[in-house]
Amino acid sequence: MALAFIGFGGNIGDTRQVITDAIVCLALRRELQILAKSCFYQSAPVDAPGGDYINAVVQIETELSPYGLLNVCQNIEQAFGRERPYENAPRTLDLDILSFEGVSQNDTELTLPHPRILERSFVLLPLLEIAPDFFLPSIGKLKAYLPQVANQRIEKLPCRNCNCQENKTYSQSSH
Ligand code: PH2
Ligand code: MG
Ligand code: MG
Repeated sequence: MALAFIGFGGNIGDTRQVITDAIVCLALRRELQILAKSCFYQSAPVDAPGGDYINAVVQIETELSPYGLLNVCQNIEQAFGRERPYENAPRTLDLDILSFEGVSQNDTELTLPHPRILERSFVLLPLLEIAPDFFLPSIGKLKAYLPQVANQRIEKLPCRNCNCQENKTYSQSSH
């Protein structure tokens, strides 16, 4: 079993609902379990056009390979109407594998860990919310990189029935 983190984002339509539903789709897959889910964050687009994004991060445990998980993520993006007219175009739903156990690879289709984790508050904040001591061997503690993204506008959204204090079990009714 491998531990992995997946980032969710979108800025077209009711993204909060879309991410909630997409996480349910993920949770229904037999090949993985969701261990923790961050709150939602509203963030200014980084290096991208369009309106504010909603972002969140989940931690999973899976028997899939990195490419197996990528396939699951891309299928969920498709199911929620993802289109790719140009790079970083506004989108209904984006799922990015942020890290996959100790895997380090530089393939064109899948770079692990995700190459831009450290540059993005919309990844660092939700990730550190569910894994405060998250550590990457080549990089060290992610917490140390927060000051470098302090200029990026981001706000944690209030959530109902939130289980963000309780990162062992996942409840579909939260958020
Ligand atoms: N995703 C991008 C580019 N810029 N900005 C925010 N705030 N949130 C995102 O998810 C995001 C972005 C490319 O995937
Ligand atoms: Mg992305
Ligand atoms: Mg992506």
